Amino acid sequence: MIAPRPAAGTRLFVLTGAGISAESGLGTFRDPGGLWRRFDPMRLATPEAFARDPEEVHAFYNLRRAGVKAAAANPAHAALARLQAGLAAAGGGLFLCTQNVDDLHERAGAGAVVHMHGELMRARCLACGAGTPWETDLGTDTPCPACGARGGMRPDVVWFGEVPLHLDAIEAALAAADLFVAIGTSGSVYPAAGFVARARADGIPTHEINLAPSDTAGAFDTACYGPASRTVPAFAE
Ligand code: BJW
Repeated sequence: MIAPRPAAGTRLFVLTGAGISAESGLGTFRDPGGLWRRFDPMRLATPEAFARDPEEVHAFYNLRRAGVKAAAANPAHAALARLQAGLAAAGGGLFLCTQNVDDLHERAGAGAVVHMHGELMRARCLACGAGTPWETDLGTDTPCPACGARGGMRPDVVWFGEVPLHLDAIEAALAAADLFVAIGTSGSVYPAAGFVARARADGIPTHEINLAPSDTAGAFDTACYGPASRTVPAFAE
């Protein structure tokens, strides 16, 4: 398999998942030892779970938020940020769509990061809907800074059964792309897992970068396997 090179002028669509942040010390979900191997997602990552036991859900996300704050971007995040700047300067572009709720792409210097599963460093008010940057713990008595309602704040992330964010912009960028690359995602959560099939149906070349073949590996034209801190800079530079 000959890996594609993102030539000047390429309109590149990149989908990232938890694997790109694994070497920053943030656990993935489904690898051995991953979050959903140790915790039941139906107890922690659904609107029903939050309605049933908001304290437990807040405790889980408060721990995760502290972990993200303590982490640092790795060479894979940095290489994508450089590639994004380089392609933009050369008349192309890199649409960076992440399923990750961490902010490591931004901290590495990437711009316009599309967080389709939301952001851990933001909170949303259940009373008035206002979203706001959030770096500290949330609790059931946390007041909403926008409207003053008590106990209505939730992590601004997308749980199972909720509709992912920015789908119109994602759809448009995917349709306009001339190369689709998925990095560090297991391809097990929809709708993101369906992007590769969509790209292929439109005749767009598809490339997988992962530690090991993902659930959707067979749908990619080309692939490169190894840790993201090595494989992403090799692809990008
Ligand atoms: C490395 C590495 C290294 C490791 N270097 N690589 C069709 C069929 C069946 C069910 C459904 C369906 N369509 C929808 C559903 C329901 C559901 C779903 O997909 N369920 C599946 C489990 C079957 N989907 C939803 O509910 C979604 N909503 C929805 O579909 O709404 C309907 C709708 C859609 C569109 C239009 C209109 C309506 C919402 C999904 C929300 C997912 N939320 C979570 C939690 C976010 C908050 C939080 O962080 O707690 O998002 S779940 C979790 O999974 C998180 C992730 O973003 C997501 C994906 O995980 P990811 O990133 O792929 O991580 P892993 O762990 O799975 O994989 C890591 C990969 O990294 C592995 O491949 C490793 O090899 C690799 N790796 N180290 C490179 N060093």
